[in-house]
Amino acid sequence: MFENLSDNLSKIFSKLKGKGFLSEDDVNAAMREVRIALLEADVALPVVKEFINKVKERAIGQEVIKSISPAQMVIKIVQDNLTETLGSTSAEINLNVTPPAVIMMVGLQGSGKTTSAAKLALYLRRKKNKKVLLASLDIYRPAAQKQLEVLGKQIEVASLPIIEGEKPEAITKRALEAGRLEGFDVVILDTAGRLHIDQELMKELQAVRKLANPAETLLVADSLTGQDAVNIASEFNNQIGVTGIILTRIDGDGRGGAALSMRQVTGCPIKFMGVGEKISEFEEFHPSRIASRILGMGDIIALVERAAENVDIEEAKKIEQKIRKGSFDLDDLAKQLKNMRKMGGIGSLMGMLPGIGKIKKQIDESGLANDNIFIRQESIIYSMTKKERRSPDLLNASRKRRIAKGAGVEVSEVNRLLKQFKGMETMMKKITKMDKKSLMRGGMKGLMGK
Ligand SMILES: Nc1nc2c(ncn2[C@@H]2O[C@H](COP(=O)(O)OP(=O)(O)OP(=O)(O)O)[C@@H](O)[C@H]2O)c(=O)[nH]1
Ligand SMILES: [Mg+2]
Repeated sequence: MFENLSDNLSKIFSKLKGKGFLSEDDVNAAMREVRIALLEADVALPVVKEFINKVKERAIGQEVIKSISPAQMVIKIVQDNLTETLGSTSAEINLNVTPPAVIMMVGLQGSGKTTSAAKLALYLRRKKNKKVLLASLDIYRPAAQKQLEVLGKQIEVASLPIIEGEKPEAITKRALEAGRLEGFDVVILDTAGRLHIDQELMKELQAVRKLANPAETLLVADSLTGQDAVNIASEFNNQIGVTGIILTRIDGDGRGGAALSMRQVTGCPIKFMGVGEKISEFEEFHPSRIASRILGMGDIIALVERAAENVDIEEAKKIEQKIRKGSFDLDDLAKQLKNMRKMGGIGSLMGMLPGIGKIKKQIDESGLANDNIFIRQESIIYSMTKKERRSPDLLNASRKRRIAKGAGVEVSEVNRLLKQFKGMETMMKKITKMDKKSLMRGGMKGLMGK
């Protein structure tokens, strides 16, 4: 997939890699080559222009993070822009309607509609646990309806019984009715293709669309046809409205022009891709994963991201020194609490860990994942005077009452925070001998009070 583009880009970047410093000329020269590589990959010219401009703008004058080279920074910027060009975020299939959700497949002859209808049905059955009905409206090509029925049998998905001589609109009505009566979650309508876009085909599709009111109208486009695929998608979108694109034959596409131009030219997100003839060879389209596959530089991207995180590590070092000197006070604790919230709080951090689903309920009940706790603790600290924050020992009963009132909490909560802080102090005295890693772990636990 996209091998040619991938090769060309990695050649360009390997030239940059040795350099410790990149001048504006270096960046410009590299971008000229990237531009050629994109044009060779058959990416639409306006898309190439915008891409190059954005990368230049971001690369020149960009502050380079310590510990990575400027070249690595440029690669990261190119990767980010590739992702953006491909669509930024992954677009999920929309089934958010009263069932059955209708999905209408449209596209030119031979683009892969029927195969993709079956692939999508299998995906929905396996991954989304949906009960799917397949129905073919292709009454023009001999045996087209039979083709879908056979595929349905292979993947154990129901298909609408074929009635000879029935017109597309009548088939649509029957499919919707069967969908409702037999409790299907999804009805996939496979339509007929033509060699070219013609008014007769568009009229028929418009009529079916009006009748079926689909949750998704998916255009199936052959990525091997490059810019033609993009133009066809625009045309379909203008005439009948497309909610998403399935790009087929990505497995044979060394260039990637269709994939890279599709989103920007048509405004429609690519939702899935066909990566082979087998029914299982079908994947969700994730722009960031595709971008890193194209660049084939996952290691560098990870490095840059880690370096960016290190900025926070420097902050952590300062705190560590304060701890060693025994001057860590409530102000520092408030800073730490804010950092935790900035990182998305404990709840979202935990969400990233595999296998957390099972114990999620316990975590919720324990209140650990509740970011409100951080906010409340912060506001307690900020209700103290500067002097009190530096020397919490000053806090007698009347001061505590004042602080609780200021923060809108009970005095017991103020006490709990102080107890935690005391616990941290004791612990900090112990851990000054330990290594940094256990310091971080101990610090977290200290904040949680246990
Ligand atoms: N390699 C590869 N082949 C594919 C892919 N998707 C579809 N095909 C093949 O493309 C050919 C045409 O696919 P169909 O699904 O029949 O295309 P269609 O759009 O329904 O065609 P019409 O109904 O005639 O308009 C078949 O031989 C498929 O196996 C893909 O992602 N990769
Ligand atoms: Mg077909």
